[in-house]
Amino acid sequence: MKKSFFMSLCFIVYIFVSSTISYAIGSSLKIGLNVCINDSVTLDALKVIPKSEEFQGNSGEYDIKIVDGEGNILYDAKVHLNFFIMTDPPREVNNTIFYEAIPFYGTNTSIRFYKNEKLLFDYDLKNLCNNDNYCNSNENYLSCPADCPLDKKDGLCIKEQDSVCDPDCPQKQDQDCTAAPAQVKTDNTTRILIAAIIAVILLFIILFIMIRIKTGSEK
Ligand SMILES: [Ca+2]
Ligand SMILES: [Ca+2]
Repeated sequence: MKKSFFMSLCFIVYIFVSSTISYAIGSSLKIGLNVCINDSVTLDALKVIPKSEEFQGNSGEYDIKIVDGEGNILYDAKVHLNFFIMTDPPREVNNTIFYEAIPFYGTNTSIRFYKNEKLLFDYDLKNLCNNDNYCNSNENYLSCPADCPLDKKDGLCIKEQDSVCDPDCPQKQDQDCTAAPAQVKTDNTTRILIAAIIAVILLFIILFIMIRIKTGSEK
């Protein structure tokens, strides 16, 4: 009885701590590939964006895949491209753009683009973040939080109530930007530290209660 009570309390503490620390924002990858009729493929656009509807193609001679470091395929969608523009009569063009949102599984993965199983393009997503303390090129908070912390401009408005005013948010969209100036801004490290301190205090309270119950029952 006492053991299950203790286990339940520990579980509540665990849930509290994990929900405080992990408030991860779901994300997708917006990719633009310039595909030429002669099978050359170049990167046109690449950005991690907040989770949005992702491309789920199931027919076509092209394939877009995401593979992890061990070569496991995490995502595979068929792509149909046409090299015509709809004039009257339709006119053939040399290149076309594949521009879609696909899943983002982190920077330890690669994007591969195939035509009839022949690899045309391979991009290592480690290149999304170069950790040089500058928020530049394709980096933003979702792809490179070290270079693009929430309080730096990165072209992405994250309006979570996280005590950080995101300078990319239009006026009044991020309530943290209208908070009293005396309010102390906390970064992720501070938040994790606070959660850990609260967890330790809660554990001490639980242990204290357990010892009191044990002492009471022994009397
Ligand atoms: Ca950088
Ligand atoms: Ca931002």
